Amino acid sequence: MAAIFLCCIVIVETARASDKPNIVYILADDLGYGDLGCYNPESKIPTPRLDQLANQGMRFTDAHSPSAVCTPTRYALLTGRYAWRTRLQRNVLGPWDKPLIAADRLTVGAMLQQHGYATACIGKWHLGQNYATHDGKPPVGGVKNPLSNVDFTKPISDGPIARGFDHYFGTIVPNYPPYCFINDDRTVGLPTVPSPGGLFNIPGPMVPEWKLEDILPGLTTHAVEWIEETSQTKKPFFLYLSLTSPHYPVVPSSEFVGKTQVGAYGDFVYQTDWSVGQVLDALERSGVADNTLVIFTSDNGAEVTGEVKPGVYDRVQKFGHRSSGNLRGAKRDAWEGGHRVPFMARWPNKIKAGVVSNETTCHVDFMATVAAILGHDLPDSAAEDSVNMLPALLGEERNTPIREATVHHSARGKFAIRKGDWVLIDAPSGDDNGGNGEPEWLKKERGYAPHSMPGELEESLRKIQKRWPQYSWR
Ligand SMILES: [Ca+2]
Repeated sequence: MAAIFLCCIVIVETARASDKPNIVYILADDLGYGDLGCYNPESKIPTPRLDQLANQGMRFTDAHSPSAVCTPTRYALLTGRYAWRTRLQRNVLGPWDKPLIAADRLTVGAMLQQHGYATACIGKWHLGQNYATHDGKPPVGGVKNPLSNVDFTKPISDGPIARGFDHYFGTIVPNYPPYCFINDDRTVGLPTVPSPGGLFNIPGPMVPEWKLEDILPGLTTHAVEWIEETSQTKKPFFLYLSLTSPHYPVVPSSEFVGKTQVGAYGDFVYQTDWSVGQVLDALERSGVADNTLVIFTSDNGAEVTGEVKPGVYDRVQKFGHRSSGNLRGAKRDAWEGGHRVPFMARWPNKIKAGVVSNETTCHVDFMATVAAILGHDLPDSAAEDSVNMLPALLGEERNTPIREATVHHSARGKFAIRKGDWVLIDAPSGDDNGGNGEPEWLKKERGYAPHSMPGELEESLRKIQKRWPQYSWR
């Protein structure tokens, strides 16, 4: 009798485990709202795999990255909490900065680990970690100290594998030192030579023979292998695939060079599409695609001319391609081009194919949505800005928006609040790119004019902050 009872428990547990969906969250870096064909019929860049993904699942038209730059978006995505509640009110972390996610903060990865998930972060981290140094002082680098004082023979602490991931592989930031892959908490090879300049515009230690062109293919191969291996274990899995493209350095592999009409940037986006296709194929081959929730999105809008040449506005003139689509603004800006991004979700077992949703969502919602999928009761100390988007994904009819309001966070710490058809930018302008920002010809084309009623805006702001203090950023 006892044996039969035990047997039943085992069967029930197995059934439950197989019900838990795998989750693959693919975050592109600086991909604009208008870069994909499924978002912009006039896009000049072929993106067949991502267009197909949209057709196989739900495509959101009003999805927002929590910030218009990397670090704060990534913080909010992994914790369900806006980054402006941390020490980071503006800008992003530097190459040697300490971790932004506190050790005792519940992350989406740690929550999934509690539910028996295998978890991996592959790609860009950009949330800080702690390095051991030869002199016991804080890590430093730069022109005067190109090899830094970091002791790379020692493990790196408080990085991804200390924040909810069983496994990490990637470049912490592709355009920051150390220039090498990191596997879990160790560099792959020792970065013993100084970076050569050129595309490496932040000097620092590099492993010999490091090639920027190898980063995206390296991440792709590792993700494919991890999916294939983890699928064999029958454990549910969570892969956070944080791609380094099409962010600077724009370095398409030779087989993609010249394949689009939008220069190196277009070729790199095309390669990004190919990389996503490899991951989707791995899910298919492993027989897990039907019960895997795949989300594809971007961490902020498209880059202006600067490190990336030509940038978003110059590509309009040179190639007739609009990376921001018809939105105003680009990466960094509080305007929509800074943070309204492509967002697709595919889960064949649960999400209807070919559906377009106009629900407003933000990447900060990921954690509450995953908690809802698992029936996980989030404590008050976790994911305080995260809203469960499962009703939208499941196509439930609603009369009211799921999100009450959404806070936007620009590169230099300008804030905006969005509610329904209204957005209030708490600054004289949504621009955060200065001289590299919106060009005069575009202002003229669109008929943009300076706002003439700042007093009225200020009044609205006070009213909002009084009524909804939880959204107050000052
Ligand atoms: Ca970015």
